[in-house]
Amino acid sequence: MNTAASIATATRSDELMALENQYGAHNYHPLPVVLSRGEGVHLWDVEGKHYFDFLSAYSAVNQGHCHPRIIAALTEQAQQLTLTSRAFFNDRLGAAEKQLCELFGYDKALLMNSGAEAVETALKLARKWGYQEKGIAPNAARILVAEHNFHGRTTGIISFSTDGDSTGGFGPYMPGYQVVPYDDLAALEEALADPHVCGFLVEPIQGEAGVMVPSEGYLFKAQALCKAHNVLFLVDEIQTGLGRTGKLLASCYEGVHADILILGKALSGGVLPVSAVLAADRIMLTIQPGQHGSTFGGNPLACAVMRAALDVLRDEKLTENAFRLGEIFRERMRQLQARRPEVVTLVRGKGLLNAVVIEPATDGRTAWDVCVTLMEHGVLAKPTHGDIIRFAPPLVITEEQLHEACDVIEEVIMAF
Ligand code: IF1
Repeated sequence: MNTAASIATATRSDELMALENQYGAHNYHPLPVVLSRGEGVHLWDVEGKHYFDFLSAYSAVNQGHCHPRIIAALTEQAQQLTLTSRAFFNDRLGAAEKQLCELFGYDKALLMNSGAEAVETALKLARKWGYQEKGIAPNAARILVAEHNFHGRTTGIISFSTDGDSTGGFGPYMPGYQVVPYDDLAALEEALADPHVCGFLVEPIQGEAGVMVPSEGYLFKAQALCKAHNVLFLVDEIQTGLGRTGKLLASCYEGVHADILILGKALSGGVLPVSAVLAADRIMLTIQPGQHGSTFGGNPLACAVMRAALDVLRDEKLTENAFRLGEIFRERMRQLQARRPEVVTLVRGKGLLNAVVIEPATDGRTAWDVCVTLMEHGVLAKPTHGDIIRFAPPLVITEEQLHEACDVIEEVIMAF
């Protein structure tokens, strides 16, 4: 619509969206909302309209937007020392590594920045261990990954993606990976028979695939199979970790303890990139000085922010809150499914990582249209793979706020 009226009412949001469209890469298709302020579960756009955040920057904002304790840690450290590189020691890294190792039960931590960098680090560690400890012939190590995986966007990681959008047009691809069906122990056991396999990389719940929750016992038995075949069990908890699924790690539901644990996103409190790889000495020490690194990895500012982010998670009992409110959310969504089974075909998730599958309407409207209407009614969520809406609010959400947002979701879906 380009009438004089619409031009006359062109908003600051329109101008800012046009600016991004003109000068920014088109590697995303954002919902048409321009956010300018966040606090806890609340977001406001440039016109001052309020929204409940039900994406949490893909689970990187578990502690809520601009958490005062995390921002205080950021601003205090930012006036003291932000970056030295690891050519030298700094007074923040050791304590941060200790906190990570004690909280998750490992000997050593290696801090990186983005999730993809942590995944790449874990893959390199698994290979190094495979050559040095398992005795695999040079350059012959193989790593198993799950179908429908998402572990990041580097050329190495997309080499084992099964998603056309992630991989198309970016070849040639890194060899040394084998895809096995997710949640299929027989297929995993068969693939583990190859003596060149040094690791199995898996998400405890597949986020991007649409919050795919594997069968009860899958992770536990997968870990046992890896152990039986002297293969490292690498668990990517970048999206599912840090309280998101109602446990400290999604792995905790099955008492699984990864050989290599990969963390990211909410490790940062949603403030700046922080990721980490945790492992026992027998694995971590296969990488010696000069064999891996990163300019910003383990910088004092990131360490201060990460420590505050972990303290907030613990002190505000966000994991327990996610567990309790997740049950309430899924119950509300199941009630909605019962009222509109032709629209809501599935509800699944754990804690506050949930997905609702929306059947496209006969007139072609899809989950995207539901999300646009949700946005107009003050709830922000985004669809994945066309028909799945992921609902993942910050873990600081209250029961009252959850019901208020569910009332909106219900109203929008009942009218869909
Ligand atoms: C995008 C979703 C995608 C992740 C897991 C590693 C990474 C991610 C399990 C890499 C990142 C983000 C990336 C972002 C959208 C979002 C995402 F699943 F969370 F929705 F893409 F699948 N492992 N997930 O989920 O971490 O390098 O991004 O810090 O790329 O579109 P990163």
